[in-house]
Amino acid sequence: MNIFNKKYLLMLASIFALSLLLVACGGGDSEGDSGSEGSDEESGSEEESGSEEESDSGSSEGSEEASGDFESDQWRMVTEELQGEVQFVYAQEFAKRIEEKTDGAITVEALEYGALGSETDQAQLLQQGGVELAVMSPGFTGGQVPDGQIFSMHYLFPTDQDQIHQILKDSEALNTDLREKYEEHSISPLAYWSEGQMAWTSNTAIKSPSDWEGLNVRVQESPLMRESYDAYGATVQSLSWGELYTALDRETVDAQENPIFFIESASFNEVQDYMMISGHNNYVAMTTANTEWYNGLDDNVKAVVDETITELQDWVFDEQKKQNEAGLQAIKDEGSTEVIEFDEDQIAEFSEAIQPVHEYYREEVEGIDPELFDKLKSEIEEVTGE
Ligand code: 6CS
Repeated sequence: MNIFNKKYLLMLASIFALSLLLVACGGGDSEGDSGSEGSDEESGSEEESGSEEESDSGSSEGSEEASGDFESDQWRMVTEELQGEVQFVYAQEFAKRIEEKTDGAITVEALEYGALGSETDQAQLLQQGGVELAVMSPGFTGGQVPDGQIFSMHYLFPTDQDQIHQILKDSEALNTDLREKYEEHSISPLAYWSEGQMAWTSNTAIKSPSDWEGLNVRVQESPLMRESYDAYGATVQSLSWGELYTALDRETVDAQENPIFFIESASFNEVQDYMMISGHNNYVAMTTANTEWYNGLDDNVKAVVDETITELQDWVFDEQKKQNEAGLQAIKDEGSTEVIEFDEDQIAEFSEAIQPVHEYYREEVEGIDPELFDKLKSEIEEVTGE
């Protein structure tokens, strides 16, 4: 039995605890408690709305003491991954740097997947101000922020990781236009970054689009994911990743997509015979803050947050690369999963099959901004030179 299954049991217990927490949070009152335990006053959002004079920048109790230029405070950053995985080590590094830069006045607790529920629970908590910060995958809020579905489009971004890194850092369509769309839902994406190229895993070899016919693939919540797999003839099922190992093992789901480090870390390769390095997409994560909390931060605190986030973009690029290389080697060494790497012709065939979905997204998907899509496409073309 892999460690993940033990973690899964813990996660179920945590989801139950989270339901109680969400109820305590006031069921959707985003102006309320923005922070850690015992915080029923001094939220950033109250400060923003002017309902609480001289509120501190954050959320937790006992923030009167100052250390250097910074008021003492405690934040939480929730992630969708377990200890040692990219999102979690990112949160740990963020915490370390914030603590150093504020001479220990501000501490950040990094929380792993399951500590506060599933990915959608976590997104909801951030929106309500129940946590200050979250590493979030856009795939879990595609229903609320339709433009965020741009990240689930196959064969839109290049396969070259350096180019993706540059696009995610510099794109105005993402860092300004898309950020505004998320902020309407109290989510401020402070940075977008890649966790690496995604691969497909399945118990049948997928070498051309028609090989998908009749397969049921696990996806996140984004409705566009359904359209994408539909174009290949597959059906989809939305699940939290915590349920995925069992679903693959019992064959209630046939296939899934994830970055390679995660496939190995969650042991999906144990229950899948093939892994296709397909170039169909990279896995984008967002560092997010509750918008009202972030806007209410003192200028010096906000500057430290922004600086740290910028530094971590290069840091996490190296971290994901290291973890993905190690994950690929481990899957190859383990030997039970055949690795199939697509050549240029296969990529061209899949890319052609998915073009109608790109058009469908631009023309038909309700609530999306076609100009944002066009802008991102031309920014991508500028970087790739194609
Ligand atoms: O497949 C998922 O849902 C999970 N995959 C990754 C790489 N991170 C967290 C996410 O929830």
